[in-house]
Amino acid sequence: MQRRQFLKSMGQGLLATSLLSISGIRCLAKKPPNIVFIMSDDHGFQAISAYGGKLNQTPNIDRLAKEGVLFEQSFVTNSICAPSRAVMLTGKYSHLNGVIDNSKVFDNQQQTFPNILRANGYQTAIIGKWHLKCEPTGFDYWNVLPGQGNYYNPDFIEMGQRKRVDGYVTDLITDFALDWLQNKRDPQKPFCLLLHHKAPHRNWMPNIKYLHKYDDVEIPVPDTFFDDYSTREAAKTQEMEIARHTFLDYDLKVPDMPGQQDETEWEKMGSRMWQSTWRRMSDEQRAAWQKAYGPKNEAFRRAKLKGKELAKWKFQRYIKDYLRCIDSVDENVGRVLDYLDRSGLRENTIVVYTSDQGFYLGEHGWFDKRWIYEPSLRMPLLVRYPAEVPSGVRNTEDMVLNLDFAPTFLDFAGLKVPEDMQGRSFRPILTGKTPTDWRKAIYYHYYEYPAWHMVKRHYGIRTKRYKLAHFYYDIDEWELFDLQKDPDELHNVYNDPAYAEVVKQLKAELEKLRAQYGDTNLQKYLPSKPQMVRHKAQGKKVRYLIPPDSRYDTGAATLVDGFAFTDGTYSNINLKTGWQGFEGGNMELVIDLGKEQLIETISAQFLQQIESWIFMPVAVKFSLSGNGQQFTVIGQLPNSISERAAESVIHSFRINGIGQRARFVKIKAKNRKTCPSWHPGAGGKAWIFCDEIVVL
Ligand SMILES: [Ca+2]
Ligand SMILES: [Ca+2]
Repeated sequence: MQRRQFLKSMGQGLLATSLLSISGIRCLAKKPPNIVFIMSDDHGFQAISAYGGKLNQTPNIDRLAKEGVLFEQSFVTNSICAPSRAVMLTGKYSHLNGVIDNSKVFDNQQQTFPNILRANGYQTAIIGKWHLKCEPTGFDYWNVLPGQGNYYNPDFIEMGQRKRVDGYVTDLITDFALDWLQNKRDPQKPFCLLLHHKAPHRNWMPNIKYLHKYDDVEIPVPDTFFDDYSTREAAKTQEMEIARHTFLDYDLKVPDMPGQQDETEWEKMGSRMWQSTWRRMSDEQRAAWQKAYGPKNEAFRRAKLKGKELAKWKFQRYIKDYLRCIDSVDENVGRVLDYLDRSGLRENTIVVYTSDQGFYLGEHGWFDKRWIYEPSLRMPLLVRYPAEVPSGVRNTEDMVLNLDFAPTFLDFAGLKVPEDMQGRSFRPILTGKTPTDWRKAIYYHYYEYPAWHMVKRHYGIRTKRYKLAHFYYDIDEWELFDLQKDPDELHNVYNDPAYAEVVKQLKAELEKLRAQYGDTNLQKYLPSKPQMVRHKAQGKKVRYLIPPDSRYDTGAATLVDGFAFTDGTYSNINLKTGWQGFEGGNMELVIDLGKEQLIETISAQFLQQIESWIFMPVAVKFSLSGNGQQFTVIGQLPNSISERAAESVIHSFRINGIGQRARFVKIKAKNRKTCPSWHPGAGGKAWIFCDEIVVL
């Protein structure tokens, strides 16, 4: 039978459907495509040779460009790690999926594309970085790094079991992924594998085999490296400059000399982080590092560089380590592509390479991301799917978002995209048929402030030619860039009368997008202020049996002043205000209520902030006394908050229904004393932080 006759005989109704029109008969018998979604962390497009970057060569990632589609206009909606991941999984903007910044815990009961694929016959797995502070859901198999993970001999959590694995993280993640592809899945089912690398995230620790790469080259600093930030107010107060805000030891691998003292708290933190990283390495690994960095560090110390020369040296050290990490990523992308070729999976497998956002490789003097400016807004995106997608296409026109990934994967799997997903499938674009009503502008919103790197909150719009952004909260500044005339975004022309009409149009378009995505209430996501609580211990006398550390002692009165933080995000926690911190030991104190009173409820509120080595107490004990001498224990509560899952949280230890009269209340909080083995500060002194003991 001829193909045409066969189609006719199939019934006219089907003929008109898009299913048939895509690739004819083959489509009917075709198995749903497999998906290998490779994502690295902080990989800027400038460091991919297929994007035209001159910094390095990435032959394996470039294969995807030769054999598939490369997107030049691919963007992130909120340029920071956990939020970008949550957007990709849900197809919803940050304010709807709940992860507006890195401190938020992802609600793993919500709708995600892996969940939907799994419910529809796909086998799903995630291997590598997860970073959403809850256990992965929607996966038949998961083996993820805790938090940010480590480069050398990292811990992995495999289906809930935590163990340390010897080796280099980028190699290990690929080993586990190939093992799953080869040995752990059911070959009868289509699969979706999320292979998510830690690299090249800070602190940029290369594998041993690449430690000497780029030794003999000098990488040119970007033209904007010595930017003075004129015309851009928010940029003047950031803390993400390579010259001023990298740690010499942790980031740049120049450890303190024996006997050398750190001067600031900031330097001490860098040293602690560096030492815990160094401790994880084996003797052999440390020897290789010593051989690579030792002589160069010696030369650096002898040179006693200052000013611009020092900044340039820091840039070289930073960018070379960053590129060395990418060499491992590229090599391991090659291993996956080779495996797909060898195993016959190549034809029917969609391979995606992307990064959770872009990154600054010295532009404006910076490392890190966060801004709506191009280097952090743009994400690399390459897609290969031989069965349906043409090869060697460079898409320079169509604006796609990380918001679109979930709908696109579902579309390729032949599934309906849920109405509440805000992204749109770019499958038609991949096959060369861009819908006429495809978006001409993208919407962006960044929230994490005040926090690391001090990039102010902002939202904005980018069209093909222009970018308009509004910085808000403790500032009220607008910025407009004409990308055609000013691709480096150095000249904010918001107040230039020549652009008045452009501003007016863009503002109207921006408001339309904010309404479309349901993101018009800025107040709702601002850091919360301390809440006022009225209670019986308010303003009463507190006597410490064990005093706090002098660095985090804002006075005992703060514990009973009636003000308490209720939202445990680091954007609203200034450790210097309102908290009492105890390092390595317990907290023990007595509150004198002045006279005997009936007590029904006592609660003591503590902070957990894993990144700052602050943990919940192991247990809190409450006692009462009439005379302040003999105390009767009324209860002891164990900690119920996960150390592994909750990186930043406030929790109250509370006893209700007491019904006793007493004048004195004693609280004892037991510190875990040292940081646990999986923590970057393993073995170092753990903190407990308390604020507001409420007596009702
Ligand atoms: Ca990232
Ligand atoms: Ca207080």
